[in-house]
Amino acid sequence: MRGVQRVYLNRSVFKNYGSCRFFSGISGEPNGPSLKTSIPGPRSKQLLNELNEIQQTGSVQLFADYNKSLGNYLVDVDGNVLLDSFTQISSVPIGYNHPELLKVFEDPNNMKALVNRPALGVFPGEYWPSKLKEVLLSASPGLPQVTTMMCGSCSNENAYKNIFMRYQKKLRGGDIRFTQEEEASCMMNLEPGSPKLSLLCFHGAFHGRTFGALSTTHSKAIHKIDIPAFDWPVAHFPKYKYPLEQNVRENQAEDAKCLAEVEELIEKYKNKGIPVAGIVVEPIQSEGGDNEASPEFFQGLQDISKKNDIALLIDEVQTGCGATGKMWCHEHFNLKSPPDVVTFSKKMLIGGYFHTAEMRPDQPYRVFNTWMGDPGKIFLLEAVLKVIRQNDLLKNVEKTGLKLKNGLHKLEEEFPNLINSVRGRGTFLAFNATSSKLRDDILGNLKKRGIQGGGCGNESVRLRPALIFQEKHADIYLDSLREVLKELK
Ligand code: PSZ
Repeated sequence: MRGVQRVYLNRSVFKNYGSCRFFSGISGEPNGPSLKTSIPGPRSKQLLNELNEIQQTGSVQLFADYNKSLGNYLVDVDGNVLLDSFTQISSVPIGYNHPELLKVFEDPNNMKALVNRPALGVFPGEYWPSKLKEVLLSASPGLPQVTTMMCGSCSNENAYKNIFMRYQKKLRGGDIRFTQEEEASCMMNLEPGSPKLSLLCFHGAFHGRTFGALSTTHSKAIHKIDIPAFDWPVAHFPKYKYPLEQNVRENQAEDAKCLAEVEELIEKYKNKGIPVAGIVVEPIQSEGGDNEASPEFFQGLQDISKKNDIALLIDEVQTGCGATGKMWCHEHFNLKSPPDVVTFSKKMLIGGYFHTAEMRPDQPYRVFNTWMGDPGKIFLLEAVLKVIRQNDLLKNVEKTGLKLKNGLHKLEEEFPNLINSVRGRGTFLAFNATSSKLRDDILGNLKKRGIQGGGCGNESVRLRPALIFQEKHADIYLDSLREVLKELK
């Protein structure tokens, strides 16, 4: 294992390229958005009625035509062509119907891995160890181990278990045996087998909707109401004043206040008999409103976790896979060492987490489920990472992101009564409207101009384009937003 650790500990793969040819776009992509009907159009409405007979459909915006969608453009069943700045809640890495992705299952071996979906924890295919190493670990942020899972929630949920197991093993002085009392009591959900432990998380956080993950989610009440939850500590995530350059001192004080609260809560929960086994945090709080925090804040969190000998989990489910201009957003933070756990899903296509060797359970079946991911997704991810490297898409993100952010800054100067607080990294950007209603109107009117956007928090608009979003797409987005803001002035 040490060998594996050494081989993959350097974060070279996404840093040392740069000689690749610059990305020139997706051939055949539409030149711009075009609308035939209002959205949802008649065919979408018909399908919505049909679906509504059997499901709650309040969240459905439109039905898409995934045959016709291409690159940065999402085409709906009424023939409307939308420039997609939201990408299935930040989950389409290199656009729709990318030719390299369509090719993946032309390979009969890949097709058979898709058709014969294994229970990966028991009967993995011959290809599995090399795919994990060559695909997933090649993108690891310096962590030597990887566990695959089905989705973001399920990745966090299982990573939390690794954190608790590590904590208990430490209490046992490294002994990997359990007592009879532990074995009997856990079967009744009682101590000491089911210990009282906690994870520290943040107000505004989103880590998923499964039970453990939901206890660490604090973005909106509607996600949590009626569901039993753990008594776990919740600290305040920094809330910065914008523009950042003009509020350096206030924002530093905000970091210090939030870090002090983290330390107080760790102490408080220790005294309460529910000690904190780990800290769980997003590098940019996404669903909660695109709240960002400084590298110093995250360095401080890592120092606190090391000081208390607890784990630091960075949830990169939404921020991971390049959208901030680095493969992993926390690479912007200059941490002294990699976090103990980094979870991923969305643009990575397969869910899972990278972790230290220390986080690895000693016994089998402690972190396990039937599928444990899906090999089909790792074949797609292999193609995605190849395209990112060959087309230098992180550079593309940086370039497009700069154009978008500068454009948004200009718009907040032009329309200070409507929007403010432009923020983010790469193309992972957001701004605030001055009210929730205005935010919703901005998104609604953007859609009338053929831009699929997304909101987050109470009054934020977020940008989550694919990594292939270019300056020409940024121009369309910014021009449309300017027109919308003029209409709403
Ligand atoms: O409403 C929802 O359930 C949504 S909307 C966007 C998400 C969930 N994001 C998922 C997410 C995330 O952004 C972070 C930072 N961590 C975990 C998750 C959960 O991922 P999934 O949805 O795959 O379970």
